[in-house]
Amino acid sequence: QKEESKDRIEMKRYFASEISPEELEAVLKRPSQKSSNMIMGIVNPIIKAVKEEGDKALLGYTQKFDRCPNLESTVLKAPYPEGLMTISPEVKAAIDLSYENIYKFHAAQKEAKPLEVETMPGVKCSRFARPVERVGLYIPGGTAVLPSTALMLGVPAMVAGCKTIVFASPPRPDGSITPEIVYIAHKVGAEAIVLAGGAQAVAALAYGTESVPKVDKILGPGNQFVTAAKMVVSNDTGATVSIDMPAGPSEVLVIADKTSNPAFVASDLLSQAEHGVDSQVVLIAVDMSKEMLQDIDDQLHAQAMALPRVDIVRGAIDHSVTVVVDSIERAFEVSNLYAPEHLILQIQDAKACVEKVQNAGSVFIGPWTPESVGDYSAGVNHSLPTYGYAKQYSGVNLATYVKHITSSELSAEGLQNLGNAVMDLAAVEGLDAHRMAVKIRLDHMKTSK
Ligand code: HSO
Ligand code: ZN
Repeated sequence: QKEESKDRIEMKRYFASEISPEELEAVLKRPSQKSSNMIMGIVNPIIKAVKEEGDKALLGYTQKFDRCPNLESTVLKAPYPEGLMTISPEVKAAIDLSYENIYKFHAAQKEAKPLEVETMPGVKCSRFARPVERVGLYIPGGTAVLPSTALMLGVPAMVAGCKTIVFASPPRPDGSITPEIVYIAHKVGAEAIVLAGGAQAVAALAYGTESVPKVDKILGPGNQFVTAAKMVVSNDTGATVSIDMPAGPSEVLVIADKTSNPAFVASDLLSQAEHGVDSQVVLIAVDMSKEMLQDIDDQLHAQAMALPRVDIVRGAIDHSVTVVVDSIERAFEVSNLYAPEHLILQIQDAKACVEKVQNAGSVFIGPWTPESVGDYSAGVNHSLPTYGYAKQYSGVNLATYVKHITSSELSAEGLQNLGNAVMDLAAVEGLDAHRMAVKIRLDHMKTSK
């Protein structure tokens, strides 16, 4: 009996009304990450070596860390041989359909035309978009290879018009790349696939090597080494490279009430839990009976036991929680405080409740919208802010691949209207050359009349 309960896969349960706000915050704390000093100690020398030695170091690390001693080249260049893209017709159709939806949703995010405002007569201000020219897209390997991430990062890059798209993904032990990833690289027009992962891949993209093109922005999820390397290179003025957002383990928060289906709720919690032992799932149960809470727990255990990745699920559920609250308002307070990467609303009038969402990466509304649809095929992006960063970051979207340039254009009349204000402010700042650049023109107008 005891043994059995120890083996049970079950989230801890708290009643918000019985704990203090501080305790609630502690309950919702993300699992802690390895100390950054330790990670930096590993990552920094790798970055330095790739920066200085290029391909040689990149290949060496890949042979070692990805356990493919026979790997000869670290880069696969387009056009990719058909033989490397052999996939079943069903999978090809699934990729094609997902591609279309992701394409449509991101193409709709394009700005129709430049923004133009005449702030006062003769003073025209404008803002227009240009794609980031060269992007490096990291597709993690690890316990699950995720071709869907190649779609989520590659399609918007293509839609935005990035000139150079480079994929990086760790090779399999035989030195090959998952054919689905090669097929997607082909579809989005990626000019090369770097067969490398970890900090070494990030460094190669940031600085370029003999065979890897240097990029201007690096995007994509990864483990703590990848994340740390992205931080390091984006802080190096010698690289002039930016990154998408800080990244942590994947997470979901489900808000459920009496009207939700316990089996659906459990299935959504598990689909996130199977990503990694460091994943976290949170259930906010609104005014729910003990019987229904038990029902969800039973479903979770039973469904989990049938999963091939049950051991990973067990690890994730170990630090996952159910918080029982007594109102929908309280549920959203807790959710906004947690700022989940994914927020699933399995509640009455789910759609109407979306206005209560202040912090979340992406919202899944109603009983027929499991997170899985957004992970793969609906059209929304699955590269989202984790670890509470949904408070200040957006997920990957078209704007991630675009920067804005502004322009101003004044007529003589415009400068006459604006000139005095500029000269007065320049005088306040004691910057006389600034003042003179206006005055010389106004004087010129007067004399040439
Ligand atoms: N839920 C993951 C994305 C993913 N799921 C990829 C399946 N494949 C993070 O948003
Ligand atoms: Zn997922």
